[in-house]
Amino acid sequence: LHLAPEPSLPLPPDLYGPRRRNSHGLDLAVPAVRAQLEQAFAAASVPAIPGSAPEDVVPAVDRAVAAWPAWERRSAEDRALILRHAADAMEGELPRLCALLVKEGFKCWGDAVAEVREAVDFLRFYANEAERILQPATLPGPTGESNVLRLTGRGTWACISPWNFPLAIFTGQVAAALVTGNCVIAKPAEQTPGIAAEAVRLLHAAGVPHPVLQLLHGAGETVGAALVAEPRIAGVVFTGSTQVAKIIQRTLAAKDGPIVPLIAETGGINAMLVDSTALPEQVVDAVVQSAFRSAGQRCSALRLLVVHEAIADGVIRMLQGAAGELVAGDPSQWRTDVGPVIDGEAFANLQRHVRRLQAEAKPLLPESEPDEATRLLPPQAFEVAAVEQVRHEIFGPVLHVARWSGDPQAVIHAINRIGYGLTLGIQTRIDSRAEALAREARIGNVYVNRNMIGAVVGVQPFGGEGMSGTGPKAGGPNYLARFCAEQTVTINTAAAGGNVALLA
Ligand code: UN1
Repeated sequence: LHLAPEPSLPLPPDLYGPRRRNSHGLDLAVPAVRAQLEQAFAAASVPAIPGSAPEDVVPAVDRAVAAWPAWERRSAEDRALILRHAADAMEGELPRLCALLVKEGFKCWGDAVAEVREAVDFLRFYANEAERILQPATLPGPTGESNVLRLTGRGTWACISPWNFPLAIFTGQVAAALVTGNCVIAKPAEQTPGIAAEAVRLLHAAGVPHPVLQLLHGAGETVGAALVAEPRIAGVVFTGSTQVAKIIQRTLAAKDGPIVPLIAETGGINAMLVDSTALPEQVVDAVVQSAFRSAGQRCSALRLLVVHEAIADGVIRMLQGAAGELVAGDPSQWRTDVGPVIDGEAFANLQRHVRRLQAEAKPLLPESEPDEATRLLPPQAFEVAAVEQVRHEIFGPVLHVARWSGDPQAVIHAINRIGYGLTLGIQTRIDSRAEALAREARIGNVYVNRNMIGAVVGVQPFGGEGMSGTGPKAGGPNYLARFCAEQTVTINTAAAGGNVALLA
């Protein structure tokens, strides 16, 4: 494999402005790389994985509870090393994992490579973070006392992950819980069990004991619900819809016993505000990436473009041209930009939404026949009268466009009032305006003059506000602490004659 070298200098500015640097990515333009991925694709088969039953939950939790004390007592360094081994193994199996992401998850090749990279990044980042935060801290206190704060595991976590990042989000959740000294019972999305099984295989091979990391497969309504309701589950981490996050929250609240933490990363109606000074080429490039890449099946994806009326006609014209060049098709083909949506239900929901928009809004792109058999929905864009008209999250390549004039702060307030708060794009050449608008937005990730997807682990901590989640941000410095219990030990050293050595 030819690994593209990490660039040592920032990319030179070009017509489209700065872009994300794809660190250590495979160079898909290299014929040998393509050949290797194609070979892996031909060899890969999606495993048939039997579903679990709700009755499998209790024995799984029994095993995890029994295994927990020994796992929790191992050092952070020990557990971090296991994550690093798993990262190396995942990197070593990159072509096979990419092939599986294309076959089972319907990802395009570029997205598949980026996703394996992200999973590897999560493993390495959380390994480093665990070593940092799990060191006991001595806190200054009154004379004659010694105070130590330490973080420990909490017990057994339920990790419930979505199909749209079946490797990266799955691995991120599981790695965070494991490295902080917790056992994990993972329930990945029904649509992508094979990829989750591969990740678990690699983690077990790297040294995670089998009872410490267990997998349950099946529907959220049955297996997921039974897992969350299990009395001994010490925490739940969930990525998916706002509605399901609230069902989980209610289930946890209704249980007797401890108050169980929920870490939820949910949906968004993500907007991009474009002012009259913005560079149209840069705007359109960012819109196409953010709204249509991954067939719009990212919670970070752009749903609502709010463009100043002074440049709106030009931006829309350019967008029509750029969207018209996108190729919707078989994700295993190199030229495909937009693959199918995940399943028939998703396709039917999108169809309903598009039909409503066809009746209520102005179509901006030529109508194209959606194909039920292939689940291909070519990019769609509709002009709506106002920000307020977009109320429901849709999960596909469908963009709403609204015009604005007057006070940009008022636009941000309207966006805040939608109630989600995941990602926001701002396009302007007035720096002070970008800062002021970002400051006003109740939004977790704000991207200025660039696309608004593809948060990089460790440098762009990802997660939302309001209906978009509970925080803390994945891939950020505050994430791991939420998987931990905190204990403060205060010892009256004067009373013991100053001879008590505190074992941290
Ligand atoms: C999701 O789509 O469920 O920044 C979240 C991004 C990704 C989004 C993942 N981290 O585009």
